[in-house]
Amino acid sequence: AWKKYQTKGFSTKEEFEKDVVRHVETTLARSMFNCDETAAYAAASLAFRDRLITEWNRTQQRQTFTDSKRVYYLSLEFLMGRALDNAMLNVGLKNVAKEGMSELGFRIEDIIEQEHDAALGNGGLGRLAACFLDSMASLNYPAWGYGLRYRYGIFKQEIVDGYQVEVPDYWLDFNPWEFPRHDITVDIQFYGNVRKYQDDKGVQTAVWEGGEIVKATAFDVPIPGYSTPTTNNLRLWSSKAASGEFDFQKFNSGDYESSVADQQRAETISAVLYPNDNLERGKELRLKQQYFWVAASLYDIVRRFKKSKRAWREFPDQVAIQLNDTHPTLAIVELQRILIDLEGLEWDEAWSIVSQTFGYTNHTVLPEALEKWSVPLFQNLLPRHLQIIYEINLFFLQSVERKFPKERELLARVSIIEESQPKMVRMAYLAIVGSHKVNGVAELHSDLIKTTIFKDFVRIFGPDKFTNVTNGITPRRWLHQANPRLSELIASKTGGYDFLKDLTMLNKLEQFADDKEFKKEWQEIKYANKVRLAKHIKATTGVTVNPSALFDIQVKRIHEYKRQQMNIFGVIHRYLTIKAMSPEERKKLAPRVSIFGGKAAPGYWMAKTIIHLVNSVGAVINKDADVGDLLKVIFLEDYNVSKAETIIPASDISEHISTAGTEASGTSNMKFVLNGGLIIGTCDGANIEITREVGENNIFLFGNLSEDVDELRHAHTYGRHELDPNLTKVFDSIKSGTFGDVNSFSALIGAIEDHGDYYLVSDDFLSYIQTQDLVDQAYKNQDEWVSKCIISVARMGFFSSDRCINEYAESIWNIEPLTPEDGN
Ligand code: 26Q
Repeated sequence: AWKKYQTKGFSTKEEFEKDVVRHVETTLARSMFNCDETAAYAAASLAFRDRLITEWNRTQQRQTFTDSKRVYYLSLEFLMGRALDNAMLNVGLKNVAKEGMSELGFRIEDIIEQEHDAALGNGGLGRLAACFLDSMASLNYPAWGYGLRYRYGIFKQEIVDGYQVEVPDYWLDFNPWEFPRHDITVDIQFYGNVRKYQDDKGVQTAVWEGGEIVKATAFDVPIPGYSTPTTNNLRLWSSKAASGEFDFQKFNSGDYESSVADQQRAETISAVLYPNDNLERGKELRLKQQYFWVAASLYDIVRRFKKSKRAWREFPDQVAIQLNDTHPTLAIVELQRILIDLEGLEWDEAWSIVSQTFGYTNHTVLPEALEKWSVPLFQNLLPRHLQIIYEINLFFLQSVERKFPKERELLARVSIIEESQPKMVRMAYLAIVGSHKVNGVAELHSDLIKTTIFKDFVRIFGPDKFTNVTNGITPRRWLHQANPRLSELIASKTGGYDFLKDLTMLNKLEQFADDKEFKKEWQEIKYANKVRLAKHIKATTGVTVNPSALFDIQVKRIHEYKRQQMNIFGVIHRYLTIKAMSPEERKKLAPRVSIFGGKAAPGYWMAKTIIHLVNSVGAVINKDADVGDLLKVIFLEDYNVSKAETIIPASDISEHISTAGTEASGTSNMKFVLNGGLIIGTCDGANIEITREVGENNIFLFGNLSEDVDELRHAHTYGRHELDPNLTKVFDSIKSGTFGDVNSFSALIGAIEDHGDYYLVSDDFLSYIQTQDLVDQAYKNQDEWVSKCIISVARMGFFSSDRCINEYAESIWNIEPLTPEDGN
């Protein structure tokens, strides 16, 4: 219906071709005779970009004219991946483009491959933000994303001699998807001092002065919804020096070298994404990034609000701001500062506006990931903000004392300032105090935060402030785009592509779980996806894998809590078992390909050791003639969003095996099941809800439960710690040098043997390998296996990020969708 509002842009292949040729010849200033794939990608992207701009402008006008409430999603990470394929599918013109490109002599797949991933994120948190943008646009919510325009995204991973090597990811050489807004700039202040004075009426005012100024420039990225009239905006800020401003006064005029150095220092702020996932390191530049981005975004939001000429108390009726973890928590302090120091509001009125505006999403319970900043560092970089934090804390602690008069330890426990040496600002506590809702990202995780790290705050604010919104994924990218043949098959049985907008419609598939013809097509698609991955494996590693083997995949950031070490120990156990078998026994085995992928944070030595072990084990097993096709071990280099789109549809079983209680949700678990793979996993994060939806018979669960973890850890430290004998054999084989230099892996073994096995690898090992045996058994019965896969997909509707965004909109943001029918 909304199509009737569309006026501009191509809709036939002829019109598309004309646009492409025009862009090649004029925008790119090349001739069609030497148009290579790079130029064809550029021109096709520009053609689609033109189409997006019209809808984008119209969406923004609509949102402004109707003066509707907007949500602003603040995230330091947006792991967008490629944009062209997504734009083609969302505007519904991929087939037009495919035919057009073909007439111009190109295969659309090759053109899509030309695009460099926009990899402005580490892992789950960043990709979640990208899925949310897709859902918000696809559901017509008035929503903006705000982030940083890093010059370098997450590093490119190369594997050299089995070790990870990091290569910078310079991705901005040619990026048709961003629009520089040189007219939209904000001056951002750092350092300096606060001067307090009283005016004639005795009112205290604080002035933050001196220090240095850095300029923020906006770059806008259009976010098209799937088959909607909405194209939302992602605004990314880029830093540069504020030339000619007072920051140059401290240099002698004409001191060219130091002004260049100054320029570079300013540009450093948005230069590089910090490559740590779930680890906090307290670096000043990171805090600078946070304030730079938060201050620019709030200036923008406040400016937009002020144009409406409404009273300040209406701010929370017009604006919802969601904090993607604690990284943007300074936004709370910055808005309070704007309201009291610049707009002259009373503290209480300002604070009521602030705390009604923000919502905070927690993504971790790992203590090493909880953000803390040293007070001296804060004092130096953001002196006025530190004062405001102290005031917020004072008023908060006073209210706690009134409510719980005799509990002195409680005050120390919940104070936003940790009384350590040096003192630290606890960002999660600040985020809780300054928000009206706090949510976890899966049921277990939301329960855990209420009973562990934020327990005291539940007593103070009451349970209603804390809620759960289970994560989701966008079916457009993670089914339709990644697995077009499966999407087509589903469409043929559910009555078209409506399931991409209402994923619960997948339940119509359940009636085909025993349909012979359907199952055959289903299997063929899976096989074709595996052939495609096998080709990629051959091309990138040189190893030949059999597409009929069971593909067992674990792809995610490398982290001890995610337990890739347990997976590779399990692989070694399998290898030792095969070696001990007779040829007859070997014939009964199901062939398996164990596939790993993922980046280690550059400073995370243990994670890098895990990568090294996987590669060393692969090098031995893959050339062992006794083993042959029965077992292959692959490490896929440089796992990223676009590689995920080929890897995930090719899995038979995928591993989600974190120590219970450590993985907040996980989202790749959802992607794998949605693509017709089963999973082996622990009772952790969203695995639990996946089990609830698909049924216990369709998932391989194993291991200790989260409520047992504390006790087991305690027993390791204070009791005898006897290792699982299967694991001991694995360690013996590593120690005997089977996989190369023994010393290389001693830390990995030592963590389990000598240092308390914090992640309970040994405790879960038997249960893990037994469950893997069950997987082998189940896979042998292909008929039943395929039925399990179909039933699982049919029951995955809940995990759409559309469901998730609707929950946020209703219970946290209080916003409504907006379409042309609602206004203009
Ligand atoms: C913090 C301070 C300084 C530098 C870096 C960081 C930092 C960066 C990234 C801390 C954490 C992250 C990323 C966390 C993350 O990806 N968490 C994952 O979020 C997913 C979406 O909710 C969940 O599914 C995963 O379970 C969770 O691990």
